[in-house]
Amino acid sequence: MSQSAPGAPTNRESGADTAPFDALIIGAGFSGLYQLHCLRDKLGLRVQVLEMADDVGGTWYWNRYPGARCDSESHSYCYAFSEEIYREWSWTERYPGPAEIRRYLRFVADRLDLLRDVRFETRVTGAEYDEGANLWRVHTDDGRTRSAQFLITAVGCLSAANIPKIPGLERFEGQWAHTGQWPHEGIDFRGKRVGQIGTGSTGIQAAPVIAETAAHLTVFQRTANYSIPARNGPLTEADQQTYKDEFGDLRRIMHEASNGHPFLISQRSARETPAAERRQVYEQAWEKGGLRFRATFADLLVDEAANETAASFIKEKIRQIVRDPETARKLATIDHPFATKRPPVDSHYFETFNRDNVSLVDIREDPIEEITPGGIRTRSQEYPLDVIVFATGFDAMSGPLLNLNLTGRNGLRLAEAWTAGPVNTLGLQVAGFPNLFTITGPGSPSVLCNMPVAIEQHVEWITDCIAHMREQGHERIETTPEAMDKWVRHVNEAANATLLPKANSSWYLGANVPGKPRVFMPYAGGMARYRRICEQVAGDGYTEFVFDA
Ligand code: N01
Repeated sequence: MSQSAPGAPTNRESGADTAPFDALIIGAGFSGLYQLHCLRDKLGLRVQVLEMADDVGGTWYWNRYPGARCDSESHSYCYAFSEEIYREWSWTERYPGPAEIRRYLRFVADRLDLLRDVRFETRVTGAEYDEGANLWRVHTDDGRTRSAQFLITAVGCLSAANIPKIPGLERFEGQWAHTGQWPHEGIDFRGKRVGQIGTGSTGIQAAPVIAETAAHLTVFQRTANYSIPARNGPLTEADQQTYKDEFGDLRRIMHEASNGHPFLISQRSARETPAAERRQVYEQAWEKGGLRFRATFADLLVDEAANETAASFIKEKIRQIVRDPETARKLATIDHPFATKRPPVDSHYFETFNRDNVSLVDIREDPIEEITPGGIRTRSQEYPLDVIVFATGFDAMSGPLLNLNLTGRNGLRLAEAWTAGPVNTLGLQVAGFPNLFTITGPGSPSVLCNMPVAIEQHVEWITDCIAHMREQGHERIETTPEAMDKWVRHVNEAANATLLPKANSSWYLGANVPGKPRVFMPYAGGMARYRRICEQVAGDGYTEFVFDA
């Protein structure tokens, strides 16, 4: 995974890295780059970003699997803090792929001259808070230690790969890869028998592309999933110009919307709309494609009967598309309400099962028992394979933070503080960990929102908070156990007011990782409401936090 991309930046250590920084930032994706810009260029702080990869990109550096594409539309999957920068970049497709997103982030990084303060190929192995010095000591895999007053994690929510411990993997004689750690040189599927485990957003994107060249693709499905056609396509110059001209309105809508997307959620109730009219709405949304399908009615995520109208519409579509009735049955036997797991969008996923070289194995009916040297053996038979693709998702939200080995005040390890699941205030701070900020941490709207919108709000809040501290002469900020209890209660109430906790196997709940505490992690109260709460906390003098305790 450390292979160099052509033209990748090669910033390395310099002597100046040894003096304490004002802030160290971990990660050079959307969050880390914008946080660097805000702290360095707006507040004039001495800042450095530490990034394990050899280039910018974050999640888009690693996720290069076949068919990878963002589900947010490109004109909204970008920074909106600068209209000038927004206007300078033109997206080529309705949904951007990883290579285009990486090019975009490089463009922003160059435009703002960010790379001189990013250290690539530098993985953080641990960090501890030194109370006497009020500094974070941050260790990296090159054996060095840097110090900073503030430590800001910008490590993303979906960056710790979940590779299931299926017995026998180490004996497999073919090639295998996890989609989130995809080899940069790619995998040549031509003439190969491929097994794919996982049918989440990733698997649903990957299968149709793998099937185009593989000799045979066997998809191992544990939980059947809803999916809406993406309807991707090129953007014309006129489209690009329209988005630029509408920048102000788009940004306003993204800020006002509960999900951060540039479209309004209908105020109508699915339950109260006559069936024929409702069907027409769903048909139109199906044709239009993408995450907008979720916005067709206001009550889809709060009312089971309303949700069932969308769920049965999609199941009917699956049965219409998939010709083999038994395969259609397996694909349409879905055990959770629509959108209670993150709903994928696809390009010809269900159609892929009409190909002669694709088959589906329902591993609830016929569980995987082991991986053999030659393939995958389920209870009933062995499937000979040359390649296994793990589209098995991530140890989401808390995983990337726990992997950093953070130790706060009095030797408190984050892993101990979160034994029963992640607790924090606003998703941003953990008691016992002064001057540590976690961008899009558990308890934030993040993954339930269009990510760049969530990220910009977090970064700007953190920047304002640090600016406030500088103005007031504060050296240290820390939340309290009481504030965390209050926030965690509110996060639970917000989730329980929706149907979201009804999906038993959801990564929102940590249920995809064996042994992980079951806690609904993202804040489901909506981005707009979250923004108001954060503004109020700051406006009232950072209630929920204590300075210089
Ligand atoms: O991961 P997932 P993902 N044996 O956890 C199965 C974002 N994303 O990488 O449902 C067998 O959703 C698991 O089964 P089950 C997006 O937010 C964004 O697909 O747990 N199967 C499931 O089918 C998304 O939600 C884009 O029963 C096992 C699959 O693997 C998030 O990333 C594009 C298993 C994992 O699905 C994660 O998506 C792609 C086991 N032991 C992804 N363990 C964008 O466009 C797991 N599975 C931005």
